[in-house]
Amino acid sequence: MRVDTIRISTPTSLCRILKSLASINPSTIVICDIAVDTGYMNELIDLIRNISSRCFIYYIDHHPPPAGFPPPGIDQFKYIYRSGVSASQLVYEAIGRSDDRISRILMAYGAIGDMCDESQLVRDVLSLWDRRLIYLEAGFITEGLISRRDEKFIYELIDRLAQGNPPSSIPELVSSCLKTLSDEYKVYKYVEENVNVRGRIAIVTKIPIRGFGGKAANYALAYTRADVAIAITISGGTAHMSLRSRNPRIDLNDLTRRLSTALGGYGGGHPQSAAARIPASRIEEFLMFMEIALQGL
Ligand SMILES: [Mn+2]
Repeated sequence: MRVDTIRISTPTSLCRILKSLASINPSTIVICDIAVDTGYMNELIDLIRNISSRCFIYYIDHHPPPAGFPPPGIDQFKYIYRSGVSASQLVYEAIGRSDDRISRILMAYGAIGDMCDESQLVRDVLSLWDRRLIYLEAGFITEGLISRRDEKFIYELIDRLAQGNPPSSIPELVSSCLKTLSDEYKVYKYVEENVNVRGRIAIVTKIPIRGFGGKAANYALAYTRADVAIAITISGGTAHMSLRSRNPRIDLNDLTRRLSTALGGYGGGHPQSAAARIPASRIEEFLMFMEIALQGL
């Protein structure tokens, strides 16, 4: 499949971006790796119905969908979903060129970035290479993108990678990666000194450097051995939360989605890793309900 236009989207901007893409009359739209936001689900379904009358839509995702998604009975709409594998693998399997060397390597980078590198397909690709090299190269992408998230940089990066350039050959990515690493170790130290454990929940707030919510939560989990770790950042009256768990009985996607929606926000993600935004004034309620929900598990 030849790709003409790439747009980056979050779950909450998906409808807006889809509308703008539809206005250029494409023959196919591929949506990938974007969780369905419950607050926008009805609008999204209407849009898909509307746009799919003149254009084929693929929706490829590894985030568990909310009840009511995908909508049934729409021609020219194909929803491809599996949890536990990387979005890159699903895209590769659905529309990639299986014999293309660059596609296979990019698929492996994506799987490593998603921490989904244990599937048979990814293992097969890794076994053909020096896997240490592939992990190092994938690391440049995941780490580098934490310190540089501007769209211009991301679009350039996509171009360079699609042409087959290894991440290590892109100087801006490498320097951004080194910046991330130095910040990251500072954040880990901050977590060690400031994590708060409340029952089965580890809480980290006021992380001194932006962009590390997920990693701070991950580290808090390992450091405290709590069941759930939550990193909270507040900006402009909104609390941004990253949640992690290693307890397989806990479905963080479902819990986070329900709690954040009930408290006037939104959220979701994966069974062991999720994110939410809620009004900052409701953080205490969120933590309290989370503790209650965990009691039964
Ligand atoms: Mn993803």
